[in-house]
Amino acid sequence: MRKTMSVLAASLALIGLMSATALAGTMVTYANFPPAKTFPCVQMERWKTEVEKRTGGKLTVQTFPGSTLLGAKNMLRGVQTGQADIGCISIAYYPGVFPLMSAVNLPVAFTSTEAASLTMWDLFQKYQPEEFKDVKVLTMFTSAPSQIMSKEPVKTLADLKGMELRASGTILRVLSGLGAQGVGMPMSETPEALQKGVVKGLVSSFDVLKDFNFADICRHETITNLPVYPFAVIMNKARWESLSGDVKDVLNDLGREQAQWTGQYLDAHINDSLNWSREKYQVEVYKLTPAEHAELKKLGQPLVDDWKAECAKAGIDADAVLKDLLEYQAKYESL
Ligand code: DTR
Repeated sequence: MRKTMSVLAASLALIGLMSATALAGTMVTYANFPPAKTFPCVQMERWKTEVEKRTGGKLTVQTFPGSTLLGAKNMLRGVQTGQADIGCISIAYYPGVFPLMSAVNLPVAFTSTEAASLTMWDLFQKYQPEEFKDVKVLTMFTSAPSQIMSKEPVKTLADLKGMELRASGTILRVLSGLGAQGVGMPMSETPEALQKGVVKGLVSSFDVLKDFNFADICRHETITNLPVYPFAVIMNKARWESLSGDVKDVLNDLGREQAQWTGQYLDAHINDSLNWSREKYQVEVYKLTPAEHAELKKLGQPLVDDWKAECAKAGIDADAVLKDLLEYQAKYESL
């Protein structure tokens, strides 16, 4: 009798659990590598809110900022193997893995993050590149143009000689052309490297002055307008396939809108971050001369050639991709 009772109790508990799950809908995990305050995580929370609202709670999202589920470098593999259902990857942290979409990291002088993010999204939609065939892409966006933030002033390019600066992707090459010592690492490892003095500054967009409080350590900022960094939000393919049609529609409809939202958020946040840094830490901002900008541009050319060679190996028509990229850029930057 007692046994029957406990089987009954267990069955009831199970039924209860199952209906609670049905009511709560499906839950997916979403991993991100930088801290919660930074823009890749701000956009993650916005996406979660929109998805839960638009699916009426059929899909709920549990977010993991700050490398609490997956870090910058195991993000791709972690999503492919299902350690997380969704993850945010920085394409520049995976050299050679995403040849087509790396085009967005070329020195084409984007001035707006919104334009860069929409350009990236359109490029992805047009080419549907093979390099993403193992995952479902939910949205894409970019960082803002990259600038130098350093402990010592970089008033002219000559000041860069021998300076250790954290960067990643194509920017490392530009730095070595300028005689600086580029040190490659993900953003999530940068606070420690700056603290320990392993690097004397970094090259990234100005959002990090406020979001990582780098303005405190790096009181000198130089406008270089180096490339933006492309990001992709990817989902485990099998997990995606398991979602119902109406939920998939909501996520698909959100892809471009989320790219634009993130671009707009970051464009506004860059100004906010710079003003905050000026007020709180009296940071100095330096502008380079037109001749120096021309030199930066010249140093960027071999990157384009290298990228074309990489594309050729992967069977990608780099000229066509670059032509489209420049066309989308011109369209979105003029809006
Ligand atoms: N500049 C890129 C991307 C980037 C810009 N801001 C943040 C904040 C958090 C993570 C990445 C980024 C980079 O340095 O990785």
